[in-house]
Amino acid sequence: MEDILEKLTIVVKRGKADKNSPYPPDLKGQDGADELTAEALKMGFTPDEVLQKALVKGMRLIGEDFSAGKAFVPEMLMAAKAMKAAMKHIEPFFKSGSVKQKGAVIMGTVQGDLHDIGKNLVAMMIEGAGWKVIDLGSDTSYEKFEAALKENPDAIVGMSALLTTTMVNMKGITQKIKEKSPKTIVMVGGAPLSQDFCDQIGADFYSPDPQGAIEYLNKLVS
Ligand code: B1M
Repeated sequence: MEDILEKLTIVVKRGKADKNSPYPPDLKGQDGADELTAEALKMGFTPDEVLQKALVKGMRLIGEDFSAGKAFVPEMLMAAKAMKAAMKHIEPFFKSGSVKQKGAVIMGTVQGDLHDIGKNLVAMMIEGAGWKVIDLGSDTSYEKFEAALKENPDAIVGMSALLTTTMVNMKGITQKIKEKSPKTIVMVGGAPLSQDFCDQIGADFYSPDPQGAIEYLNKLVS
């Protein structure tokens, strides 16, 4: 049974999106992340198991190879492509939460940062938990957050960063948001962040994972 999760970890790490994908050449004709995710769900693994035990693990492994100089940006891009092919099967489960919306969350990966997989995951889980999500995508400037806040003045802002070089951009954006609308709640997350960093930049909440973000949001309306 667990075999399929191991296979899925490998195809994500190797960047094999689907059966028709010619990359990587040695896996030509074999099932990719698309087919294996569908199969794992059909076999009864929960979306969370598939996510944590296979997909996120595959991304972690390619990251480790990159750190060790054994993989490069093109390989990381292919892994991201495979992850996206898998996520389309997972997304409906997370988005099928309660219908009545509890409030709005404006989400974006911070300026200069193109990593959007974690942010997308957090966004879809927040949406599934009953919140309206306004997703501004990656490389999000203060101006984009400001424009979205103008349209949704009561919204909470959620910012993500994956690079030590871009997480610092959260400080300026948070400060400007707080100057313009002091009541706006700013929530931050992403692999290189910490509670200390959150405190330093004057954000209201830090969560290392989507669950923590959801718990915090739900407490705000309970
Ligand atoms: Co890049 N990359 N990357 N990359 N990349 C990392 C982040 C890195 C750790 C790899 C490594 O060195 N081991 C490293 C950063 C080092 C550092 O700064 N500390 C790195 C680097 C260096 C770079 C480039 C600079 C490489 C280069 O060009 N030389 C470059 C930067 C480009 C840019 O952004 N300007 C770059 C580029 C890329 C790709 C474009 C090729 C691709 C991204 C594709 C995409 O996202 N569409 C990519 C990838 C795929 C990765 C790794 C391998 C995987 C990231 C990922 O998707 N993780 C990554 C290595 C790694 O993470 N181990 C790496 C899975 C995802 C589910 O986790 O995003 O952490 P994560 O999200 C989590 C939590 O953090 C949390 O919940 C999520 C779900 O559990 N969370 C929140 C996230 N946001 C949150 C917000 C919240 C709450 C929780 O509230 C608001």
